[in-house]
Parts: sequence; C-alpha cells; structure tokens
Amino acid sequence: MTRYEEAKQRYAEFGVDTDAAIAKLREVPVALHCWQGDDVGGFDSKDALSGGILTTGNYPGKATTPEQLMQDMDKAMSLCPGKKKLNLHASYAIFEDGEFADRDKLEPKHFKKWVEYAKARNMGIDFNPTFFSHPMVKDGLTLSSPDEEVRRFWINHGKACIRISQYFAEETGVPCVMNIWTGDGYKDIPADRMGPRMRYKEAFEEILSEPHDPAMVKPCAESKVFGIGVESFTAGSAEFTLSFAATHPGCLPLMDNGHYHPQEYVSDKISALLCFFPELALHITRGVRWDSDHVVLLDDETKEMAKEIVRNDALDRVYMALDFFDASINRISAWTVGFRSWQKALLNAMCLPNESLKRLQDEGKFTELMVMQEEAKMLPFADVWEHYCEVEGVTAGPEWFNEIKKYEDEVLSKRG
Ligand code: RNT
Ligand code: ZN
Repeated sequence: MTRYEEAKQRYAEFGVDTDAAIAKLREVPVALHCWQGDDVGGFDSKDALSGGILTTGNYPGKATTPEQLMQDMDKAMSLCPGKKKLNLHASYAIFEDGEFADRDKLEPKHFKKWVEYAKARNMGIDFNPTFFSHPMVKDGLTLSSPDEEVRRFWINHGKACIRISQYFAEETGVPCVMNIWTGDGYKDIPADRMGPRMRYKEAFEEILSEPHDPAMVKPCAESKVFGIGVESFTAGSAEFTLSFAATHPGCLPLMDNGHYHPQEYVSDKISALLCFFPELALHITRGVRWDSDHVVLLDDETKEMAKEIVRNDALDRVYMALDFFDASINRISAWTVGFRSWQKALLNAMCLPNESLKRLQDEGKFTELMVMQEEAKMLPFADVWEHYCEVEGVTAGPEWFNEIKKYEDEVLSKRG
C-alpha cells in the first residue's frame, strides 16, 4: 500500500473521503495577486507607493516590466497546485508604443496583454481600481476628498475600471470581482467624520451606476481599520463598507484579515456575513501586529478561515484572493508559500469530519467534540497533500525551492 492509500483508510475511519476532497479542491479558483511581484509598483506611474500601505525590503531581482512580471508569476504558479485566477490592479495597465492614459482614461485595450495571458492559462481575472500612488491623491484623499475635481477624477477611474472588469468577464467567460479600497483617512483627529464618509458613499454609488452585468462584474467594498499615516480615521471603516454593501444590491463586502484589530478574527466574521449576503469576498493575508501584509502561512487562523468556508458549504459564495507583499525575500517564493499555504488550509478543511463534529456540538457532547477536534489534527494530512500535489503535477515537498534557486541564478540575478 502507498502512503496515500494508508492515509485514505485512516481518514475513512473518521468518515472522510480524501479522493472527493482532492477532486473538489481542484475546481476551486483562488486569485493570485500580481502585486507581490514588484512591491505594488505597477507600470503606470513613477510615484512611490502611498495610501497607507507599505512594502519593506529590497530583495534583488524585482520584476520591472510586464514581461518579467508575467514570467515570474508563471514560475510561481508552476509550483502551486490548484486552480488559479489572476488578480490585477489598474496600475498594471500595459501601454504600447509610447502611448499613455491616466487612471481616469484607462480602457480595456490597456489590459489586452493581460487578457491574452489569462486566456492562454485558462484563468479568470479579478480587478482593483488603484486609488493610491498617484498625484491626484490630495491630502491622502480620493473618493472622499472635499475637492470636487479630485473626486471627479477618481469616480471616473472607478467607472473606467467597471468597464474594464466587464471586458475581462466577457473575454474570459469568468465573473470578475472588482474590489474598491481606498486609503482615505486622516493622520490626526478629524473635526468632521461624516462629511468624508458621505462623499465616499455618493462617489461609490456613482461608480456603481456605470452599466455592467451584475452576474459577471462583482463590485466589492473593502474595509480597513487604519493605515500608515492615516492612524486616526479611515473613511472606509468596517461599519461603513459593510453597511454600504448591505444596502447596495450587487455590491459584496470584502474582508481583508489584516484590516481588523488584532483580537478580531475574520474566521468568526465569515459565517456572520454568510447569514445575510449571497456572496462575499476575502483578501487573505497575515498581519503581524498590524496590517503588515506578511506571506500567508499554514497557521491556526488561516486554517480556521478555510474551515468556515468549507464546512458552511460556501466555496461558491466566497471569492478568495491572496493579498500580501513582502519585498525582503525572494518574491516568487513569497507567492508560492502563500498560495500553497491557502491550498493546504482548504484541503485540510475538506479532510475534517465536519458533519460529525457539528453533530457532537448540537448534541451538547462538548468533551467528545474537543477530543475529536484534537485527534483529527493528528491524521496523516501530509500524505493527502502529497497526493494532491502529485495529481496536480507539482512538487509536494520542499524541493520546489530548488527550482526557485535555479530561477534566481538564471533569471533574477541578471536583472539590472
Ligand atoms: C490595503 C488593501 C488593499 C491592497 C491592494 C494592493 O491595505 O489590503 O487590498 O493591499 O489593493
Ligand atoms: Zn486587501
């Protein structure tokens, strides 16, 4: 018997069908974010990263052209099992032959190369308007700015992004999740909190008025508790974005698990939202003391989030995207570890005896529930993971890192 066959039997004793779990996971798309590859730099502006987010580190070999970024993403994806979706930011527009369009004038054609890239790899595309790292961010504000001209510029950007999202969906045949996040806020105690929020609300509504097919374009509102330089006030707080999504049919709430107080857990919030929203979206990250955007690992909270999606049978109601950016380590390894970690968390959740554990809870058998939850942790998960990787044609063990070392030698180290 192979190790997998043995493992399969052990799991079967717990009532778990590992073959079924693997077959299911292979169909679940997870979006890989292009911005880990170049420290959220993008191609459309020379402006430094701003808007309350920050990358630290200067690991050599960063992608600086669309071709390099695509090549690097290919490398990462070749080392990850599972179905992928591409996650783009508007700042990654590709301009050809010296042409340029500012953010409010972006058109589908500026993303044609990305569509070709995605189609050739059988991937859908998610999209994000870029409300940061741009000279039209005035006093740290975009959609909530008191300056009409600033607001107009960013509303037009949002509308352009809806049209581009519609184009992505039509071209790929896969719904496009379009996430709105702005870092709008204040460093110090504001005198008016409501004004910026009302302006944000109205601007958001105007963006959503841009025609789109709600079955194919899924606008989202992402909240945040605070950002670097905007520590005292964030217009798009949790209450603001959640209420916005709740009162605007077709708009999904997006929870980034780095965007809450450190004692708040998104794993606990998923079911709360599933009671009310037909669909929701996640940015999966790892906050270390704050929204630090560290690489996702297979830690307890990551596992718990995956469990909440899987055992509530919500894989088709929760759009999952990774969101982290570490510039201090090999960026392709960062992508790979993050993507593989989330795959492990999903597979682990699918290989738990979820139904019988629920039953123990409902029968009030709390001692047995604790015992069984702890015993389930000792099942031979690594053997199932290895088999899944084999089926997906990728390396299961740490040998994948040799590929990266080789790539660093042959490709990354030659970049200027
Ligand atoms: C920032 C938000 C946002 C960004 C990306 C680049 O705190 O998490 O989602 O990370 O849009
Ligand atoms: Zn995010």
